[in-house]
Amino acid sequence: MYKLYNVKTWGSLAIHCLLEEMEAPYTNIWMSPEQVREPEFRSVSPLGMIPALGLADGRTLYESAAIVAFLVAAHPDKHMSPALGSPDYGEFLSLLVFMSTEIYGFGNFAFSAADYVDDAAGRDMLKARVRQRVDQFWAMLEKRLAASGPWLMGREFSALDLYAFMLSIWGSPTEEALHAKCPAVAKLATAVRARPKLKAVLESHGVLKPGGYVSSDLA
Ligand SMILES: N[C@@H](CCC(=O)N[C@@H](CS)C(=O)NCC(=O)O)C(=O)O
Repeated sequence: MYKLYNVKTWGSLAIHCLLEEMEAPYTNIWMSPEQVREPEFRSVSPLGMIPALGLADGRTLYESAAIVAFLVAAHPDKHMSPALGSPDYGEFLSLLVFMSTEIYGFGNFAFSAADYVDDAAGRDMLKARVRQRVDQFWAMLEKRLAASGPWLMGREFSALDLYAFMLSIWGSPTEEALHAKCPAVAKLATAVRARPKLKAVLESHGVLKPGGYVSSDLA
């Protein structure tokens, strides 16, 4: 039985969706942002970040891409990735790590610009530059989806689509603005929202419809 440390609309959303799609047994632990920021949470997640996934043996995994790569490998019968070790799986990992480091990780600089730049004008510039770059990363995904979608691995739905969906709800300045720029991404988001196994989980995060995510920008 897994333990999912979960905050509504945060980075645990993709893992929550993946556990539901795989029908994997898990205990859901809703947390508030304040609880995540308590020093005690660092004994669960060393960087004090969500997502974190508790394992049956008491260990905890962190880093969203690692958790996705672990879950699809631990439950290959659920077919949430290409066959492990195949060239397609290699491509799956490239896309997963690209999304987690560049769109998510790099995009976090705009979210927490105040940690890096003291003056307001400098912060605005940092946020604008980061968002420009993240837009280029979205354009890469859009191109791929338009050429060989509807899913990131082509005709096969996979955990990557849940991950991309999560990132898309954080679209800047809004999810709708991202959809307007990237119609194939919008199509993917609509198709994820239509998946029967995800209705309840998306409702629980308040994102069954576009626009449910409200940024609590720290910058
Ligand atoms: N590299 C990490 C990034 C995780 C991350 O940035 N999580 C955010 C929420 S989406 C967080 O927990 N922030 C802590 C805070 O805001 O105090 C991953 O991919 O899991």
